[in-house]
Amino acid sequence: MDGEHEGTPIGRRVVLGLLGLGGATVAAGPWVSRWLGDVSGALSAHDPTGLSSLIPGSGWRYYTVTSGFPYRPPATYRLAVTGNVDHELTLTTDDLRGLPRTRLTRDFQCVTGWRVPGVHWEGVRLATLLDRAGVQPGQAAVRFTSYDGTYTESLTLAQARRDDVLVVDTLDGKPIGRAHGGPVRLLVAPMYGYKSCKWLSAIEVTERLEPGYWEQFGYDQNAWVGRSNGRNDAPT
Ligand SMILES: Nc1nc2c(c(=O)[nH]1)N[C@H]1C(S)=C(S)[C@@H](COP(=O)(O)O)O[C@H]1N2
Ligand SMILES: [Mo]
Repeated sequence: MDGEHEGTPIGRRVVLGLLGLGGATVAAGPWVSRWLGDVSGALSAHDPTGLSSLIPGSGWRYYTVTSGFPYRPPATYRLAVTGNVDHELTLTTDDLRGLPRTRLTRDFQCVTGWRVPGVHWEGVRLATLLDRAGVQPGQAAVRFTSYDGTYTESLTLAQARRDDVLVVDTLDGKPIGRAHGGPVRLLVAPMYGYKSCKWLSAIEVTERLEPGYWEQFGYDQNAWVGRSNGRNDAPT
């Protein structure tokens, strides 16, 4: 789709395209853009299910809790590994490509009920990055921040060290595009999608576990697929 191309300012066009309003932008210009900004912001901020029913296709929904889909070109993208570590790291996309790589094929599932079967991911184990940075004694958790400026997530250190928790830059054999949280996002394969922070900018080792964005709205910290998510609005 459009949103996968690099360097194009397509935040709104992605959403317009998905809503079938591509032509309307040309005709109505700024009014539609402003209206759509409000609507898409409201839908995604308060009800991630709102958009999903409007979007056809592969099963994927493209979520953002902000009013747009942020973008960092791979060439200037940086990932910080920081907090209570021996050596802070600042990694480029090339650095990530140069580290030991892992591939994983898993279903991707959102608590709101949609699921994409057999997604192929490739990247670096989070454990590898934590080992390179050197986790200091007495640490319990890892916190993730998005360069969208709003989204956060967290895992216990034990969860973060699992083999199926990756920092990914490749989805189904292609660089991860803007709409999916590229150039680099988190993949917490055994948990519901909200743990997999998009547009990943920092990985911070912390002494205590801090609740992430959706956890402040009642979602479970432990988001194992198939178990309760702490809310009553998810199907089954
Ligand atoms: N930064 C950021 N990361 C995010 C979200 C988001 O809104 N913003 N949504 C989460 C949720 S609820 C899901 S299900 C997945 C969706 O990933 P996708 O948009 O690539 O389909 O991203 C997760 N990571
Ligand atoms: Mo989700």
